[in-house]
Amino acid sequence: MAKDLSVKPDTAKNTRWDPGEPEEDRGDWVENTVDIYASVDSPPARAEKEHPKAAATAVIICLALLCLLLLAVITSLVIRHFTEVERSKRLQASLDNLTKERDQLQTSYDTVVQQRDDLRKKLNASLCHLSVGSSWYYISPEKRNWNESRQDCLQRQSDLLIINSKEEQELLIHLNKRVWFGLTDMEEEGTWKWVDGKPLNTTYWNSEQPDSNGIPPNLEEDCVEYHAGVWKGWNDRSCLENNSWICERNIC
Ligand SMILES: [Ca+2]
Ligand SMILES: [Ca+2]
Ligand SMILES: [Ca+2]
Repeated sequence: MAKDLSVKPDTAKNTRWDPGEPEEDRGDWVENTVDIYASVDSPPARAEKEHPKAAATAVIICLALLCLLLLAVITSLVIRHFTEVERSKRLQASLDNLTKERDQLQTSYDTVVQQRDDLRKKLNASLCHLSVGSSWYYISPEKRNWNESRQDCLQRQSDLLIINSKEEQELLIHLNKRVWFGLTDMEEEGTWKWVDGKPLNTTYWNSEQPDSNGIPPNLEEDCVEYHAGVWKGWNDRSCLENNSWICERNIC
């Protein structure tokens, strides 16, 4: 049970309160336990009275700092948001421009393709009205024998050239190249036929040709070439010799 220090001690009970005196010198003093309570007027009590104010100030400062930190975070997030929005707008604008350019290029491409097709049609139409222009020609960059040359032409949906106009003979002169064309007497010596089976009428043989006088061992000369250079005419030659060749395909 606690007692108030303000109550005077009962001397009859020899109550002692001297913490500085050794325990062995206490004499006949009677031990008495006293609980001490801080008075509201004591110095420690005043210090405790001031603590709530300091604590409140510290709490306010902490809250202010937290508010500032929160405000900084929110401001940073807002700035970042608007930056991302602006970036998104710029990207969308770039995408729109690229899409527009793509559409313009597609339109230009379609126009060019249409113009190309129109020109091709006009070219084919104009060629069909020319006796020499009614055919498509292919001149090989490589050399093969006559039969192999004809096979290549057949694979191109054409055949070796049939010279049935003066213009086609002039084409060979202008070409100025030794080439096989579609004339042969391999079925019957001396009977020349075009590859379409038609007989030979107009000829442009070189002088002393055809002579069927090949280089051994290919003495037989049953195929015909255009001989460029000073000859500028036809020459019968062994079908086994390698030559360039010219294909013809009727496009009308
Ligand atoms: Ca022809
Ligand atoms: Ca012959
Ligand atoms: Ca010859």
